Amino acid sequence: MNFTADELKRMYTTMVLIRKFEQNSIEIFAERMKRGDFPGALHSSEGQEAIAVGVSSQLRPDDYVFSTYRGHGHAIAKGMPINKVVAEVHGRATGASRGYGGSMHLFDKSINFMGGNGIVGAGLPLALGTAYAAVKRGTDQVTAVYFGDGGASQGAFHEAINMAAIKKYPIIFICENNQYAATTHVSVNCPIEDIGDRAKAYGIPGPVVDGNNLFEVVDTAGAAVSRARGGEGPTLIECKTWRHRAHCMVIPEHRPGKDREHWANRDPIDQMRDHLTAAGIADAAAIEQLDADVQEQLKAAVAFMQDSPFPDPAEIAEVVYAG
Ligand SMILES: Cc1ncc(C[n+]2csc(CCOP(=O)(O)OP(=O)(O)O)c2C)c(N)n1
Ligand SMILES: [Mg+2]
Repeated sequence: MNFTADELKRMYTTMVLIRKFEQNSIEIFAERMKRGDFPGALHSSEGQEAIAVGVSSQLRPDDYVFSTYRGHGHAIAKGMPINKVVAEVHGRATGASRGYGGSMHLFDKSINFMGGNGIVGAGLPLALGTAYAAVKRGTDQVTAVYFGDGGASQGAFHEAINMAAIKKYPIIFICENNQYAATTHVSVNCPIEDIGDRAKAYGIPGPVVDGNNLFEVVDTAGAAVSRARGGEGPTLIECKTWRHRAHCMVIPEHRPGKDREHWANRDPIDQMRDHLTAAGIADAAAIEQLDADVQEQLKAAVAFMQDSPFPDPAEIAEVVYAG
């Protein structure tokens, strides 16, 4: 892992942008809900930012990413412009999916971001498709697919990894184990400690990392990407992590307070801020400036969204049916 000071600062600001964007979106949604509006579901990835940013730092722009309904961070880290993200999440015509996808269906083919998905685990078999296409075309593009601890107990998880392992497809399977599937603790649906151990059944590596530590994610993802690009086959990476918020905006928090406190002390952004300071890359004033720049960027994106129209109902058939 060899990053310049500027690259490290950029990774930090991307994490902060994801966090601030999600906080801002929750405020806007809550405001609309108070007015009796139902703006749709919003699943925050606050607390999981190091995974999206660490994995993306190891991908090329033409590599593919399949995401989940908790995918704002995945999209931003892959390079989706913040204006397109904000506009999409708030249903505007200038959004990545012209305002028809919303929070759960960010999609941008121009950066090979192959979309979020409301169906748990659904990205796993889809990843086989782009991986197969890359092999057939003879490109060395890698496909990365994210899913949760709950998703790892779907049949699709086992089928997709089995097929990828047999065919040595260039895929990295990234399990964001935030320890809960909605309100169900991982111990209820997974009988072993580490989901990464399931890789053994398919003869592929299954490293388990601290998903709140950007550098652990970077190193592990880097090795998995090299292996995939080199034709050696897939890797299953389990990232232990924690979402700071309840499952989604409309589900109340139920997780024990002591667990929340434990993880609040291991926040990935705080850890990265400490790293930048300790390494002499940015002192407190410089960090403050970086944070303020992110706020400005977000403010401009929100203004762009507010000035953007909603989609025109007249085009509904055009976006639903492919002719
Ligand atoms: C196939 C399917 N089953 C159930 C659901 C309902 N559901 C939505 S999110 C979720 C929890 C999934 O948890 P996990 O995979 O750990 O991801 P996380 O939400 O923690 O990121 C469930 C059960 C669904 N959307 N799709
Ligand atoms: Mg989970």
